[in-house]
Amino acid sequence: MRRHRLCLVLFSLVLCTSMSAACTSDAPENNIPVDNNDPNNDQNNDDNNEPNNDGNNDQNNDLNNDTPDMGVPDGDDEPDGDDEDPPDADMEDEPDEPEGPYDHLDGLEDRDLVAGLREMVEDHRSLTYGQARDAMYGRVARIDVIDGQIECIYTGRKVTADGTRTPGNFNTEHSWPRSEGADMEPALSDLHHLFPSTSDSNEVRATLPYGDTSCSGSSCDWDDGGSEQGRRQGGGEVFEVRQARRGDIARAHFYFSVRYRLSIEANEEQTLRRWHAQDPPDDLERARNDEISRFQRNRNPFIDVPEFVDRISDF
Ligand SMILES: [Ca+2]
Repeated sequence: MRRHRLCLVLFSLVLCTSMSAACTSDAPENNIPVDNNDPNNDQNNDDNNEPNNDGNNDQNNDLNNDTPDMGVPDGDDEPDGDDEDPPDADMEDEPDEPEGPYDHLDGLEDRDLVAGLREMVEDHRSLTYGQARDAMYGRVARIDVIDGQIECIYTGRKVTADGTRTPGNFNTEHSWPRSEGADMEPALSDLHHLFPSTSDSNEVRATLPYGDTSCSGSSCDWDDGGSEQGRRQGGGEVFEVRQARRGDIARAHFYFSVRYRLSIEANEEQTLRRWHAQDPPDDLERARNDEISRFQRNRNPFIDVPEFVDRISDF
């Protein structure tokens, strides 16, 4: 058996040697791409297609021909690193969290906070007084028209908007009195302190400071819809704003004080701080702030961040 098997092996060897071409063609190595049999050839061939092999001529070739060696990295390609900047920039943009508009004021108080807020609100886009009233009551822009109605800041009375600047018996209240710093532009037409009011309540308030009256309802010199005019405890005449809108008035005053560098008298400020706490911003007030910012490109920060009031000890 052994001799027989050995003969068979020898026979196979002889047969295979005589047919070497057929034997090697079946070898698995022949599946490897031809290029790899001679790795230097292609590079040399590519280079040989060019007039010279030095870098300078590569550059000339790139400049003069429309078929540069795209896939071959060389020193000349390095300046193309500029092309990689945009993806890098994008990568840097992506992780950036959106910065809140007031983030840079974190930790600031009193004068520093006032200065930071003033920087944000001053230099707003000033409207004319006519434009301001059109923005409030106009047919197109309607900051203060809700469901076709305009509501008095003081009395809560309503009138149907008619597109005029003095709808019904309404006119425009300067909550910071004109004679005390709001008679010139841009303060005159600054929407953040303008409110619709009945002409009656507007006249009664006149230039009175805001404050809590010692009277109540009909015992006051005047009252309508929860607002009152009378004497404050142990003091002079004041105008008390109804519960639902007293915070709006307080925040308008804080804004005006910061924006126009005007101080608020101590008694009045004390009242306004209380009103601010009693009537925090609601959706309507925030929506009004949004609307106003569309027109004059600044916001009332005390509506956005009510806590700012507590970080300012004296307006
Ligand atoms: Ca309110």
